[in-house]
Amino acid sequence: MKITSSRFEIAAYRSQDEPRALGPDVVFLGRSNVGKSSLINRLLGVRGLARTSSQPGRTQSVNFYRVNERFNFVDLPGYGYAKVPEAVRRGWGPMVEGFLERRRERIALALLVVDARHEPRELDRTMRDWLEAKGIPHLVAATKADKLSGNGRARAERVMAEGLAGSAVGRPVLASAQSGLGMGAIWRHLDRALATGGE
Ligand SMILES: Nc1nc2c(ncn2[C@@H]2O[C@H](COP(=O)(O)OP(=O)(O)O)[C@@H](O)[C@H]2O)c(=O)[nH]1
Ligand SMILES: [Mg+2]
Repeated sequence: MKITSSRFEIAAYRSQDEPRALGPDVVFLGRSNVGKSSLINRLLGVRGLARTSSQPGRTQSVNFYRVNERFNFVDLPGYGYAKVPEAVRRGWGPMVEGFLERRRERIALALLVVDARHEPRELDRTMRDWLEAKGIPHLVAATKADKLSGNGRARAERVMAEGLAGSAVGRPVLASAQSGLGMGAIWRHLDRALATGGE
């Protein structure tokens, strides 16, 4: 797909703040600091559009980006960061699950973003289970693959396929926001999902 425009729309802290713009959502889910925002920037080819940070656990908002005035990229708050305040952590589950529940019908594809260097965690599997339970199409993107050797990448592909197997729309894609690895493969899935899925 050719990206003709992409812009930050809103950081929603409550469901009432979510934009009313029509069109399908592509949602990005994953642990804090795993590279969700960097992946969004790389996929859209705009440096600095989504704020990235080396300090995890900062964003507890749902950030909307409008792409080609037709669909939305949605950066969901990350999970699994131990140092976030308890109150924030308790709010995360209902916030994200509520979002997935509310917009289930219009989600064309959920990208479950994991770190290619690590085995999938319990929370990653929980997310995969939520997506499956709600019937939301999803794909695993194992990012930061630039930090692995060729052998490490081959191994990571196997580990992800085994650890997060399920009803994903395709095999886990090894990706890197730094090198651009995997962007073509992810876009192929997005093109297909956006042509058929969502509203
Ligand atoms: N080497 C490398 N670093 C990355 C990659 N993606 C993200 N990072 C770094 O990981 C940190 C967290 O990235 P960010 O996109 O903010 O993660 P988020 O919390 O999931 O949105 C930042 O310091 C990024 O520069 C990648 O593909 N390769
Ligand atoms: Mg982020």
